Amino acid sequence: MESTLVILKPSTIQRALVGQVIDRFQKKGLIIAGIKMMRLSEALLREHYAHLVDRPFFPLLVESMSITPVIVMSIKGRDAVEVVRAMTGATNGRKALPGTIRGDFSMSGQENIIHASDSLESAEIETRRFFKPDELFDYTPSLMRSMYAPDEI
Ligand code: IDP
Ligand code: MG
Repeated sequence: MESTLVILKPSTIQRALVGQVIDRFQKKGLIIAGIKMMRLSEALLREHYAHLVDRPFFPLLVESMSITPVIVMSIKGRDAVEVVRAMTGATNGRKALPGTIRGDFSMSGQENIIHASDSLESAEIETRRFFKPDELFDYTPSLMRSMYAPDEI
């Protein structure tokens, strides 16, 4: 099964929305394969947001992402990358559709609650960036059979 990388950003920690965001993933039927709190260094952020380092807002993004620790999660499920991106919504919280995480919890292009990998390739690279192999867990929740048909697992 596929897994994707999610980061609960500092705004989520500051605004005490951690539980509500994780609750959405669990209610959807996604499986938490890894979860931990960490501080993101500027070096790690330059790597993670390499596609944005030349943008004028990059210093503000680094400041915003390091103001508190973040929570990183590896989330597993069938088509997890696509499902989690759809649940996340558009980058700018003001444009994200109601019902998405950003659409429901964010009014900002920068302070937009979570990061979610945008492709299977990014998910694999980003999972390796944030987790050591022994921090990821392979287990089957007992409700699996109620969440998927046998030929979907
Ligand atoms: P994504 O998070 O939806 O994948 P990216 O373009 O990869 O969007 O941007 C990464 C992060 O950089 C965004 O989630 C947001 O926090 C920040 N960001 C992107 N574009 C802007 C902008 O125009 N102004 C301020 N922050 C931005
Ligand atoms: Mg992105």
